[in-house]
Amino acid sequence: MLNKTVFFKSVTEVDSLPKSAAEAIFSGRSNVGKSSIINALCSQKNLARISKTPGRTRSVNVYSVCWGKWIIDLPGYGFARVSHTEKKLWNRMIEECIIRRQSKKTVYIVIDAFVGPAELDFNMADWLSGYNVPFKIIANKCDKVPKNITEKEIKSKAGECFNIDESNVFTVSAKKRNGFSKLLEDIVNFFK
Ligand SMILES: Nc1nc2c(ncn2[C@@H]2O[C@H](COP(=O)(O)OP(=O)(O)OP(=O)(O)O)[C@@H](O)[C@H]2O)c(=O)[nH]1
Ligand SMILES: [Mg+2]
Repeated sequence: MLNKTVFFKSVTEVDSLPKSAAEAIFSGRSNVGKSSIINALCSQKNLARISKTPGRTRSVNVYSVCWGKWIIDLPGYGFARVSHTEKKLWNRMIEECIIRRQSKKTVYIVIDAFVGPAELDFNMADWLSGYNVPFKIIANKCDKVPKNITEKEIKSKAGECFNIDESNVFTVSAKKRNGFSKLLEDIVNFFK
C-alpha cells in the first residue's frame, strides 16, 4: 500500500495545508532516522531527504500515501545549532500539526535504540499525553545495538520508560531495512 507514496508538500505554515482524512506523524530528535524510516516503509530510496548533517528537515514534509492519507515528517528536535526564532517556528509547526488539525492521526516518536530515549523524547511524550494524543515508539538504529541486547528487552524497557504497552514499541533498522513488518502492519491498519 505504501510503495505508491509520493511527495506532496513541504511547508512551514501548517495552517496552509488542506484537510486530510488521516495523518501518520513522525517526530523525534534530529538525526534519529525519521526520514530514513519513511523511505524504508515506502520501499523507496529518495522519497524523504536523508542527510549526514543533523537538522536537515526544517519544514513539515508531507507525503501522500493515497488520496487524503498522509505521512508527515516533522523537523527533528534537539538540534543544538538552531536559533531561538527557529525553535519558536518549530514549536508552532508541531503544535499546528498535532493539536490544531482535526484529522485522524497517529504519532510515532522515533528514538535511537543504541543511545536510548533522551530527555526531549520524554518531554515530547508528556506534551502529547497532556493533549490526550496517543503515541507509539519506534526504536531505530537497532543495527548498532550490541547483539547481547534483545529486541524484546528494548521493547519492554521503552514501554516501561514511556509508560505504554510494549506492543506499541517497534524495533527497526532503517539502514538494514530490518524489522519493518510489524510497523508496516500498524500503519496500514491505521490508514484502513
Ligand atoms: N546505523 C544506522 N544509521 C541510520 C539508521 N537510520 C538512519 N541512519 C542514519 O542516520 C542519519 C540521519 O538519518 P535521517 O533519516 O536523515 O534522520 P532524521 O531523523 O530525518 O534527521 P532530521 O531530518 O535532521 O531530523 C543518516 O546518516 C542515516 O543514514 C539506522 O537504522 N542505522
Ligand atoms: Mg529528516
